[in-house]
Amino acid sequence: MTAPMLRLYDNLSSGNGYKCRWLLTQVGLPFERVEVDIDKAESRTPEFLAVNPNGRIPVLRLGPHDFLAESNAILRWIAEGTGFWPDNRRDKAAVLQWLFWEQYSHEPNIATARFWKTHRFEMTPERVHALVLKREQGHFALAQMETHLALRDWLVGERCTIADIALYAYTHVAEEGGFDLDRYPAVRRWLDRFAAQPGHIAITDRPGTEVPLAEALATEG
Ligand SMILES: N[C@@H](CCC(=O)N[C@@H](CS)C(=O)NCC(=O)O)C(=O)O
Repeated sequence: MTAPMLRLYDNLSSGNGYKCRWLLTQVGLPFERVEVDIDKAESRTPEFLAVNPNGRIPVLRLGPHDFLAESNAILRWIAEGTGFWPDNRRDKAAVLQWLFWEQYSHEPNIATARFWKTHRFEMTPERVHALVLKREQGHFALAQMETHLALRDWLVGERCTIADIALYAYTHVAEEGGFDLDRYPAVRRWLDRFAAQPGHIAITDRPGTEVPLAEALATEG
């Protein structure tokens, strides 16, 4: 029996979605891509909440009624049996360390600052105050990457792993959120190294076969 076609619920502006489209493309897995307009709350409808009760993209549909959410869990699933997931115990743990760190210390600061700017959020006094803290904590995260990458080419081991993919997604667009990357030359070299890999796709590329949201959700039943 052939496996069902993978389907990625996604949004082009999302770095979390980009992680998944980047790796699916790299490993050559065919997939359908469903654009979800998060600005119009399309991820918050009852139909979408049946796909992901958390109301967020990305979600990878693995089969009928089988949905995997959380970008870094999706990366882990795709990477099984490939060189993007290391084969030794210590490096596996190091990759997980970066993935958890990305979600707790990097993405909430760097991605959110970019999201508020590029999605034209109203800058209420609360957001202005929060942005100051996000800038400070985002720079703290970038400085940790700078120290680490000054001594090595990749975050873990001798090649690109899902740790690099997870961190590349929002670091390479950090300037859209007001972070000056000139302060981090080793991070800049790592970004260039990442983008020079064969088969690299940009965050603006649209890989996969596009399926309209209404059509996709109608088949989820
Ligand atoms: N921890 C989640 C975060 C997912 C997330 O925040 N998704 C955003 C786009 S990047 C979203 O769907 N926002 C729409 C909403 O919250 O309604 C992951 O890594 O996948």
